[in-house]
Amino acid sequence: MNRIRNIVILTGAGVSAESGIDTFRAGTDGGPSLWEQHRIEDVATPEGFVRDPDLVHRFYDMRRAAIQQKQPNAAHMALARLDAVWTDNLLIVTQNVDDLHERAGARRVLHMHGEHLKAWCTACRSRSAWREALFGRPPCPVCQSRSLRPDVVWFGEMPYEMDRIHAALLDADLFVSIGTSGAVYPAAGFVRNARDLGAQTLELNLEPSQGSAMFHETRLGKAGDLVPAWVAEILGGG
Ligand code: BJW
Repeated sequence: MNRIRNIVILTGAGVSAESGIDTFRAGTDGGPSLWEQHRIEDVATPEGFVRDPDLVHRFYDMRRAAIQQKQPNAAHMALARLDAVWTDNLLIVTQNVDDLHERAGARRVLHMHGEHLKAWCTACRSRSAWREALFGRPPCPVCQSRSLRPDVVWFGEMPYEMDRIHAALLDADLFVSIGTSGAVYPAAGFVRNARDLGAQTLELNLEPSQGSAMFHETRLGKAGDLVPAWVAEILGGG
């Protein structure tokens, strides 16, 4: 294999599962996934928000409060270590809206599906740091309008920073997908993009994802075990 310089890492809900944050579809230790408890159309579409904003605010207020009680796990810590020492290009593209990569110390993180700890004002289009509930319609800190919504990307909306992601994929020597089911596009298509552009592709997941066949290599297990081992391997050159 040619020397690896540029790395793109895609993370999904599975990377935060061992921190106690529910995944969307499957694969947690026991409890029901988020989409087994809530209908996607009700809580993760712009149409659902227009229909019943109280329901959507309650869903996100609960999850925003919960993530603030959670801690990064060994997978987040290992990726932060890699980010700290990797001198060539590295981008952690996360589909997760929690802040556990950052709290582990990672800096080169891109939240393609938004962030729980930000609110987006649909009146003035500003984005503000946000930790509290939105249910009571607090005023926007910038324009005072009571038009804040969670700063997350719902189905039918365009994920953030797609140009930057595609630029990183164009240069990638290695694409690594961690803890994602490969059920949601465009993220599910990144492995094909990266592979077509010449990158090596590696999947680390509890079970084969929907796009598993596209990867050069798949390793099955918990992110908290697999990711530290892979980081040690790549930093050791092995
Ligand atoms: C572990 C583990 C452990 C567990 N260790 N592993 C038909 C075909 C193709 C595309 C479409 C289509 N119809 C519609 C679309 C597009 C649509 C889409 O993909 N739909 C699919 C359902 C088919 N996509 C969109 O709409 C996107 N936008 C878009 O395409 O824009 C283009 C456009 C827009 C407008 C006009 C024209 C074009 C937007 C998608 C937004 C997704 N948003 C969500 C919610 C975010 C906010 C929130 O958190 O509530 O993002 S949905 C949800 O799914 C969330 C996640 O980021 C995303 C992915 O989930 P993820 O991370 O993969 O989690 P899981 O639970 O699915 O998987 C966890 C995995 O971890 C499992 O594999 C476990 O095994 C594993 N695991 N424990 C390791 N310990």
